[in-house]
Amino acid sequence: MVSRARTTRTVSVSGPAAVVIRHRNDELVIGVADPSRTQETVTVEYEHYTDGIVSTDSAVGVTQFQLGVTMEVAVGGTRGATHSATFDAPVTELSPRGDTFVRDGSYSGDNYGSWSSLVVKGGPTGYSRESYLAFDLASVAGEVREAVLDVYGAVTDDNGGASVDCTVAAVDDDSWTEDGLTWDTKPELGSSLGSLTVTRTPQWWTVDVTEFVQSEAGGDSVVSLAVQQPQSSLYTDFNSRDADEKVPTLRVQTS
Ligand SMILES: [Ca+2]
Repeated sequence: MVSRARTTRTVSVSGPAAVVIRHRNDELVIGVADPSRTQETVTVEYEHYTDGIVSTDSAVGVTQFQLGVTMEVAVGGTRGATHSATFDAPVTELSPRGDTFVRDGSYSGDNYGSWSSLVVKGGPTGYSRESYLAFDLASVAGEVREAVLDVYGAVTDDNGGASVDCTVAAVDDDSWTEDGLTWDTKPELGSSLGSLTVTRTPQWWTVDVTEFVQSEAGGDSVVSLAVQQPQSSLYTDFNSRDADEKVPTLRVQTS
């Protein structure tokens, strides 16, 4: 169902080659071609856990698939053709059980849970917005190998500015609700899990939250996250779960 380019993981290739990586349903497909037609063998390493090998083209030898993938592809004499291998990579995609943003200053008692946007903005009192998302892990079976948050959006600030860093923080308190949360009642933020450098081009933004999701999977099974701009200030608009499409997703890979 979902086929989305992934750029958060490290890919290394022994020589010039075209490498295409796709995650589709519960499978990971890696395709390799040597358009230069100058090499005999290309070795590809992809820092990604897989559960097993589904299939490989005859030119592909897989030497490792756990914890990361290593494959050797005999590209020599194949006229630049693409050779691929498919791996088992079970993924559960979760939509938020709730998400909203909050605003400070004279708006600090207001709730924006029904909005189709999750707004994030730093800045002086009255202009700051933070977004909160909660995901329920109850439907996730197996051991969590990797978890990434995907949010769709862009910087839409009227005052210009090309890009801004948004920080994703862990939130331990899951008692907040989408239609109740305000700036006045927002939970305390935990450690920073990563950041997104968001530009004006609407697209998916991905941040790895594996460690926190693993700890919550072994704990209360609810993952609350906050997105804020602690150092910057550009109005940034992500789709919320109330948007018509491209809603926030927590992608959890299990084994
Ligand atoms: Ca929790």
